[in-house]
Amino acid sequence: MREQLAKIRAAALAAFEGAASKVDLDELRVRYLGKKGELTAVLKQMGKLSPEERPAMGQLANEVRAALEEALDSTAKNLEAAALEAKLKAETLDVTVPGVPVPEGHRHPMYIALDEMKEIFIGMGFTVLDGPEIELAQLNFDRLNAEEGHPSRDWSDTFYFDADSRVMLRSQTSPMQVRAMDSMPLPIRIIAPGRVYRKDEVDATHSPMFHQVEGMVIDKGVTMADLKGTLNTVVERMYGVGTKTRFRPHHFPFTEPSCEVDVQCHKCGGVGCPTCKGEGWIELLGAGMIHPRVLEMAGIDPNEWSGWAFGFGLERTAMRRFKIDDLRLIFENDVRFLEQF
Ligand code: 2NM
Repeated sequence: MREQLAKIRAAALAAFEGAASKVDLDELRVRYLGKKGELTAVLKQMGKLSPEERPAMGQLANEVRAALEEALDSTAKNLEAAALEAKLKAETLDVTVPGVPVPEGHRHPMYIALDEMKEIFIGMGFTVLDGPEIELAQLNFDRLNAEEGHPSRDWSDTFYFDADSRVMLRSQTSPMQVRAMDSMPLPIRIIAPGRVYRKDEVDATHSPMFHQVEGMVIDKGVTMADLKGTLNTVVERMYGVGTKTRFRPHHFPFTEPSCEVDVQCHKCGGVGCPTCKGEGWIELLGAGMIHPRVLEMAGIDPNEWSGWAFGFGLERTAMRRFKIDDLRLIFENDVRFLEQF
């Protein structure tokens, strides 16, 4: 039995040393120290020994067990340390290796133009408003002095949701001006950028959805001179100091008097070329003094208050700013186009 114990001890210690992983080591623990293990099997034979031999053999068996347990523990610790070492080595980060470039996007050219425009107006004390694209015809038309029968209310021009022509996709952002008149304290200085919808076929200058930036000022003693001064300043900030404008009489139902504002052609400087169709001028925006009826419908006394309003087409503004010649490029989202800005 003494020999048997010595053999187990030697074999087990050698086996532990050769273990490559903690899983291997667990198997060996079971094999030597488990309930059906080799050492246990020897201990079960103790009963066959004479009472004189038993204490010495018992002590030896305990020594072997203790030696094996200690060897198991220290081998386990070594394996753990080795595994950690290997893991750290495998996960080493070489900070000198060049990184993988992450392509960075940027704002769409139209939103670059919009953000510039917002900055200009915010700097002049305007507040930027946002509002619903699904509107009541009441706010989009009636409250803007475009009564029943006005051509822009026709089904061939406007996207309605209902047979009674009461709910629609807004055809301008001016319903936001009406909401502002209804809810904000006077005086008011606002701009309302956003999407608008009209039944137009797509071509180089038209799209059934486009963006407008409309704006409005209502205060005491506001005149057409304020309109001209403010819009000229905005145009010079957008297109450069010295950029010339031209104010032409026009008609809108919500303003009286009304005008259209042209900017001198950037290509030919006003002489006339294909870009401006020989005119020397390019149409930029519509504007005018808010019609007294529009103020009255909002409960604002036109004898006490006056105001002016305007509307830009944002795509057109961006096209001039970035020299883009086809509206469709703005919406196609071709990265080869967008990357250029
Ligand atoms: C334009 C041109 C002229 C306009 C008028 C108003 C309101 F609500 F104050 F009456 N909002 N926007 C206006 C005036 C819009 O767009 C070409």
